[in-house]
Amino acid sequence: KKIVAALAVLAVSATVLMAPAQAQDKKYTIALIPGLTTDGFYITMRKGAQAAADALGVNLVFQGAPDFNPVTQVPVLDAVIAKKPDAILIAPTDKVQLVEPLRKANDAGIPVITVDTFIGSGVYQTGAGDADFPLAYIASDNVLGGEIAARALATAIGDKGKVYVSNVKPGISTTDQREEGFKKEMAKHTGITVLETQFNDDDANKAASQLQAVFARNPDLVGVFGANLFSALGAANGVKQAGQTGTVKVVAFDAPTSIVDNINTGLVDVAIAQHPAEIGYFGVVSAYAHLTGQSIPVAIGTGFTIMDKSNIADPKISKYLYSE
Ligand code: T6T
Repeated sequence: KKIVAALAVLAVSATVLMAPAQAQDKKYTIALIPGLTTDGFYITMRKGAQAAADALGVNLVFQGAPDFNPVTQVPVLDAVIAKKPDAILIAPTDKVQLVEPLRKANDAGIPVITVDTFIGSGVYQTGAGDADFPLAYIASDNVLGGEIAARALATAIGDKGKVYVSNVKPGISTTDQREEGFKKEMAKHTGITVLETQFNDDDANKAASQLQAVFARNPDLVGVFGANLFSALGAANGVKQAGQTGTVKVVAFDAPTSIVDNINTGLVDVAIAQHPAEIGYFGVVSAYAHLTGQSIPVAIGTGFTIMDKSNIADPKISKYLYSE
């Protein structure tokens, strides 16, 4: 009898011991919703996210809209919520317009982590405001990025003359903060005048025509800061089309592979590469940690690599160019 009882106890303990192991064996599905799908920045972020998903045995779903716009992103988010993933990683395309749509995910019990961009103030889990519910924010320090851009442009133009910011549209946390950092730093450079920002709706062709229009109004224009990939590519093309390569200096945020030629020909002075793969990797790791009962940091800051003619051929630098 005693042996039977002992065996029963063993069986019970074995079941209890097995339970957590089975929970860990659950295959989690994590959705990554980018700002838009056709952007090397998010394509590279997806690669980093996939690397972490493979390492952790997670199923990664990448679903997004073809343009950077809340009007097209919200239906994608709704469709993802309906499929009930275990967690959502998202780059919200507007600080305000994505708050209510994301609350639906949170109310449905789906943990939300924002990557690259944020909602509200970007300071989460404080109990303040109505947009603090995401668990974490994983991104570059975009104010710092704008300051770095301003310093690079100031050096390129000999600390004097007229410049402007080519930007996407107001309301995007990242590009708003880059402009803020840029202007904050430029305020210290008394010889530099920052002209009115030109908003291009993430359309490189529009950014190129705007460059030419600003140059037509200000023939003494000496520099432009392209605050994201399409703004920078467009502004650089505008400088080229205006025949001002090397005269109107370009500092670019982001690093698509085409930036290499632009740096080597002298069209772009400096490119500030973000580390989107790092953002994707730590996004998945954070979601997985949360899902498996670990606490996670409320904010993770990822790095930059500054590229120019002197270092772009170095593989330690060029490995940060974005994937196509
Ligand atoms: O600069 C990145 C990203 O950080 C920003 O939020 C939106 O634009 C990019 O995707 C580049 O196109």
